[in-house]
Amino acid sequence: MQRRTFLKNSAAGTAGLVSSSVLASCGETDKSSTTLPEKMENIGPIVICTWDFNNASAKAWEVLKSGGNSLDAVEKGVMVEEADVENQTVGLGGRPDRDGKVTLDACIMDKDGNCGAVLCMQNIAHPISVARKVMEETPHVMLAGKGAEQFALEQGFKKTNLLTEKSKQEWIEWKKTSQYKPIINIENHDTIGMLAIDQNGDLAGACTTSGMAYKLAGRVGDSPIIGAGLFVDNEVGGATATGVGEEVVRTVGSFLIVELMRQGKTPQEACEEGVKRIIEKNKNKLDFQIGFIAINKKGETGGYCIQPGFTYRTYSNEGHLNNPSDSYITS
Ligand code: SD4
Repeated sequence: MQRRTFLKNSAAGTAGLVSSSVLASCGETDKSSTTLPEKMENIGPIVICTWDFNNASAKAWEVLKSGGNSLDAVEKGVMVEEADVENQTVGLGGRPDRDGKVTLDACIMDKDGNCGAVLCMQNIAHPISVARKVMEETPHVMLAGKGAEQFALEQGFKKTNLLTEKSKQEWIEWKKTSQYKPIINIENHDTIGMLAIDQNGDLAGACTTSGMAYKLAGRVGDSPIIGAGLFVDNEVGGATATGVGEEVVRTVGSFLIVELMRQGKTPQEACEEGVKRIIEKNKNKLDFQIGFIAINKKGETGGYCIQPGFTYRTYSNEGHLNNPSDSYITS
């Protein structure tokens, strides 16, 4: 009901209705004119993202509320974290690999199943926007390494040093022992995966990260892999992941969750099953974190993780919430 009131009152809602009636008065048939209001009534715009990314979800909501589409919303939303030097798991200020190089992974997917990704790309602050360019301007889905950087520069992106003094000093300190033992929920935490439904009921998703801190040079995780770190099917819903990417890739986690929703599971049940598949493969060493979030076409959301401590944001007309996720391990 609240969403319905919002849509009736918002400029976005009005714009959708006006365009239908304008088309009708022109004698044109608009396929959406009969279905759109009902869809809008049932769903309404909504955004969900991993972790407590208040500013990023607020940015995406701003785009949705003003009538923008879900693809613009997720791109603009995650860009907030890419630009935030305090977030050392995404974009500018991200922690480097073992050789001191910041390498970024990102992917984006739209309502039509189009997708784009960049893998292990250096020197460009907004990998999500480069991923979108890959999707929109090339016949490819993924560009990696130097090729991705070259493409970004050709598209007008600026070369930027991504290694901040803080991340550099931490890396220098890390090199003293060079032990690769990520601390759960602290190191390698804060990758942003975001899913949105716009006023037309259409879904899109984005995921962006600097990956696991102090990884081997060339390592790529789940975040830029369509089906692993992110998957969207406009008929069903979307899912995205955070945590140790290798485990998410092994189970093609986000695709699995969307397929489980297609078979009738709620987003919550699907996320729980996604985590369960990973647990089954790692019974003797559950010393890592994975968190999944999901949304279905009804705008229902869910989240689940292995270790306590994961939260996810939802922003809709029903409020701006930081939701603590249930976890497989409870203490
Ligand atoms: C990766 N999944 O590269 C990412 C890391 C992550 O919060 O999610 N950090 O494996």
